Amino acid sequence: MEIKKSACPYDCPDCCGLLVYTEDDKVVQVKGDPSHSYTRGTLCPKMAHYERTVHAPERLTTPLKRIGPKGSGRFAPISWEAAIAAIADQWKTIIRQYGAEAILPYSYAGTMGTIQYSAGHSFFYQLGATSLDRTICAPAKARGYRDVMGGTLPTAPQEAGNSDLILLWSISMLATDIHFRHDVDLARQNGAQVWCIDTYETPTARYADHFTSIKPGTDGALALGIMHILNRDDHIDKTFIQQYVMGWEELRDTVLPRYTPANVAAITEVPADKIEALAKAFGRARAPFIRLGSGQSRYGNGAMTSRLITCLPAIVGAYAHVGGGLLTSASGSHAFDKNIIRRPEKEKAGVRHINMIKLGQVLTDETLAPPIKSLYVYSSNPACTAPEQALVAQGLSRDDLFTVVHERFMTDTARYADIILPATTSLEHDDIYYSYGHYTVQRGNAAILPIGQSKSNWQVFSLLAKAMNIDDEFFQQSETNLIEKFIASTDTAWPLPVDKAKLASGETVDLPLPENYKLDFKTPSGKIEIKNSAIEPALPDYRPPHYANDTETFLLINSPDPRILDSSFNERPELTRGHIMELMMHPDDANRLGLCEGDIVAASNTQGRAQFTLTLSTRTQPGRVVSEGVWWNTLTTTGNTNQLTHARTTDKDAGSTFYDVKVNITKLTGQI
Ligand SMILES: Nc1nc2c(c(=O)[nH]1)N[C@H]1C(S)=C(S)[C@@H](COP(=O)(O)OP(=O)(O)OC[C@H]3O[C@@H](n4cnc5c(=O)[nH]c(N)nc54)[C@H](O)[C@@H]3O)O[C@H]1N2
Ligand SMILES: Nc1nc2c(c(=O)[nH]1)N[C@H]1C(S)=C(S)[C@@H](COP(=O)(O)OP(=O)(O)OC[C@H]3O[C@@H](n4cnc5c(=O)[nH]c(N)nc54)[C@H](O)[C@@H]3O)O[C@H]1N2
Ligand code: SF4
Ligand SMILES: [Mo]
Repeated sequence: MEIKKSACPYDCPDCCGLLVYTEDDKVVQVKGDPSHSYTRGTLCPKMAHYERTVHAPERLTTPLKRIGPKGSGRFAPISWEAAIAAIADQWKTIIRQYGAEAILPYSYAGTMGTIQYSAGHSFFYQLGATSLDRTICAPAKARGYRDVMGGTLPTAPQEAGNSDLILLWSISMLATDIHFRHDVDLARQNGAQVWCIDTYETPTARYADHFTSIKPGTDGALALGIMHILNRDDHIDKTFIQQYVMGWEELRDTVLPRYTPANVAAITEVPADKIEALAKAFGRARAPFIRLGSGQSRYGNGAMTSRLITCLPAIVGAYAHVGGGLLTSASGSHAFDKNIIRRPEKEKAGVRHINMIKLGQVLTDETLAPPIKSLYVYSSNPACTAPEQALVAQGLSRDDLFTVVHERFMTDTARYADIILPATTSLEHDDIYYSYGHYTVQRGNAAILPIGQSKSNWQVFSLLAKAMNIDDEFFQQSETNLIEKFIASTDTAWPLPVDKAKLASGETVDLPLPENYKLDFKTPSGKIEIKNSAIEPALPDYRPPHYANDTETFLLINSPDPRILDSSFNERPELTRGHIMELMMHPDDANRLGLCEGDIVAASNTQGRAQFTLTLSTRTQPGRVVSEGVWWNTLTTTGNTNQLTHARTTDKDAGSTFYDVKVNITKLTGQI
């Protein structure tokens, strides 16, 4: 038995350090690395048996070509040579007839590895294909933070261990950031209070000392209400504000007067006494720490909401105290110069950009010129995870759309492919990783040989570059060459020296943080910019979400399930067994509608319909129904919650609005 180190490749802030036990070129066990500063020896239930994903009998092992109707999932094996030749032939014909913009790449964070995530960027730039704006996750959250803090490094999560008040704000910590619990527990042992602010009572809410249940998409008003009370009760840090904050006085005098506890209660459905208690706790804390998740950002007002919450630590001077601050996304990605692989300079001037959220509209738009004639999907599963699912399926069903899917499993999207290419897992290819939840980086070399004939993203793009006559030595590099370049790039990309020898060896490396990083505000003014005159509006203020204009009855909360990660891990029967599409409703609503626990119901809106089994619980409020998890459509009766989600975008940076949804609920006697 050999033990090799690697990092978890999934789209999770924890980016755990893995100990991979191999025997005869098989992974027999995977454990959390005890020496990793964030993992501290434990893994989530999904990755504790990563070997079951790696060696799943359902792994795709050869290239396949479609032999049945689109979506039927009927395929026959072909060789790699034949598959690459077929793709190149089709693409050359399409380019001749429609131009290269008729080809659309579609990818996201199936792997977060620095190489494999970006492996296709430069290839598609050089081909001249339509460029994809990768906005499906939470760009509005990053934007809201940036509008106030510029490029300031977010507070490290381990600081929270020294905090006396932790706000878990729209983060499902026990599902999506489980290792942060170590730090929160530590603070608690020293007497810290933990508050959770969410739209329904999640396991994280139960874990917290106090839970604030808020109306979806209204957190911006809550942040303003807290600031109103802090100002009223003189709980602000005037010395800190004078030295480090821009625009507080204007916000205080022009915006805050409207956000009285009573007004905020009316907007947020948080009782006024709860708002008072939260503000009091925040104002009295020595070093409050806000861990801000992504939930609040997935609404039409998502950037503004995130911006308003980001203002809070400034007015109590949290950054001046050990343990205080705010973490949205850590900036570990800045450790490497990602342009080594992305090569943005290769993108052709004026090339068309398409927002990935609009995939369904784009594939079905008959007026689009040039039309999308070929879709190349890798590291993503849009038939399952993209909004407007019915439109996406309609687009993917087009007989004149040549679809290639590079995948590890027969996903909902792969079923629609003309050609499927088998992909390696992270334990079969080399990469280098950073985290967006803490400050570590790690190299992960392949621990075993590829399963079957699977290939990494980088290897496939190297083959495609050759087949498309892109004569560029860049694509002849190995992953090892690229890793060496990324390690070298830490010299210029990170503000302090990174231990390159340790990084090259495969050990986890903690990125050193400048001593005063919390007070080194990287904004044009050098201060925290509550007022930011470079943007519109210069002063932040609450704006309602999109759903304010929708007419359906219930707000649909759809949030993560701990068993799966987006649509990844649906391949693991032991994790998905027993899952049904459940919809949680408050008993008062059920009584009013004459519905009972276990009833089969349809949720519907202008987007479509989906079938659920009803559960009744006071964990949700009247008017809000909850569904957890993005399940493979093949594991549902009528499709998952994306039958109901919109492709409307956020106020800034065109992010997704998965949570900005209303639905009507009706009882079903038969199936839809
Ligand atoms: N197990 C598991 N882990 C995951 C994922 C998964 O699907 N499953 N997904 C991964 C990915 S891609 C991401 S981006 C991260 C996301 O992880 P998180 O940052 O935790 O963000 P979300 O999943 O968007 O939602 C977090 C919480 O916000 C709540 N919420 C929704 N709207 C609002 C609101 O308006 N106000 C407030 N206060 N709360 C709200 C939701 O109910 C949910 O409990 O997790 C990653 N990790
Ligand atoms: N209703 C609803 N929908 C959502 C969300 C929600 O909360 N609610 N969350 C949204 C969010 S935050 C996100 S980030 C998106 C994510 O959505 P997607 O980007 O579709 O992510 P996954 O569903 O995890 O699919 C990733 C796929 O990549 C494959 N993969 C893994 N590693 C590799 C590799 O090395 N190479 C290749 N070629 N493939 C690989 C996996 O097998 C998997 O099928 O989903 C969004 N969709
Ligand atoms: S999914 Fe997240 S918690 Fe689980 S092992 Fe990977 S990084 Fe750690
Ligand atoms: Mo995400």
